[in-house]
Amino acid sequence: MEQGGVGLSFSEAIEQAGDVFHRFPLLEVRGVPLMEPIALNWDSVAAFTPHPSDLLISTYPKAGTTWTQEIVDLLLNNGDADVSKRAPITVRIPFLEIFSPPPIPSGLDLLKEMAPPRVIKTHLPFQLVPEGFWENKCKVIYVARNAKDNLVSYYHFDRMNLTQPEPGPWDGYIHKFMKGNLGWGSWYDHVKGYWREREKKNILYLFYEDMKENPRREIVRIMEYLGLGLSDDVIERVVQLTSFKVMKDNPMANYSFMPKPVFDQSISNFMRKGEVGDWANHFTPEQARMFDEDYAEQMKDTDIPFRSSI
Ligand code: PPS
Repeated sequence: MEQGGVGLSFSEAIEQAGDVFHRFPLLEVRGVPLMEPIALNWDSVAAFTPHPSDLLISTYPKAGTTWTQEIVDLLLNNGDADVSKRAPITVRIPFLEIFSPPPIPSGLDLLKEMAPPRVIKTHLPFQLVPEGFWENKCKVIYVARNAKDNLVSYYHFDRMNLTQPEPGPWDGYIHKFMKGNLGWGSWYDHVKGYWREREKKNILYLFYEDMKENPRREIVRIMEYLGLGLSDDVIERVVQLTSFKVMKDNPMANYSFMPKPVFDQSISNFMRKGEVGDWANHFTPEQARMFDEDYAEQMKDTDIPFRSSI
């Protein structure tokens, strides 16, 4: 396994952490529920100062983060598959706010070891992003996914991610999502927060559904935002290497490097389905009606063009 950048390899660190993993409760930071280890270390996350050349990839959990990380890493490395397989995605693109039991390096530990320009992942809602990103005018890519598919994906993730609170039964989970009682808080506030600021802050706001509909088109948008001019061949390679099928089989992208006490992929795969519209296999007509009614209320003050089918 590749080095984690702080002495131990990532897998060694996880092994040494032993059986300290459990389903952490959520604690609020400025009204946003976060996993306990993040909330307890909040001051150091808030104090993080990026370099102006750093790039932030931000999402509500399960909106297409890993897909976008892989696309960006490949674009920055000229579509070279070997370079993008140099280390697990969590090491190549550290997760800003994540804290795990020692000796597993935190996102901040990994970032300290890397020279800018760095690519950084976050799930923080707009108002919790460390001020330095805006002061230094860092580029930010935001990816949003339609609420119902996002919810379904998060539900299955919470079943297999043994460090997040128990999802409980499906019907109750829908209500937790609607109330924002999940890690990183309200999906509604999250997508609206970045949407409101996207022009002022030069945020590239992408949609998972657009990426599914026409991956090449969206990859070119990302490439242009990054100021790169890659050949058609390289772009085509990035399209191929970031398809669901290829990423599902890529051990550096499919989270198979995460041991079972953290992600139990026998319960549900990290790369689960990767589709638009899977919500229809989960919601009863009554649940969909109730959800849509609440959605209309929560989203009435915005015009974000979400699509729950393509
Ligand atoms: S996380 O844990 O928040 O970082 O998860 P995230 O990467 O945001 O979301 C995981 C979902 O994205 C799907 N995925 C993809 N879909 C299409 N194409 C590609 N290449 C791809 N890579 C990841 C993944 O399957 C999860 O969605 P679901 O619906 O659960 O399958």
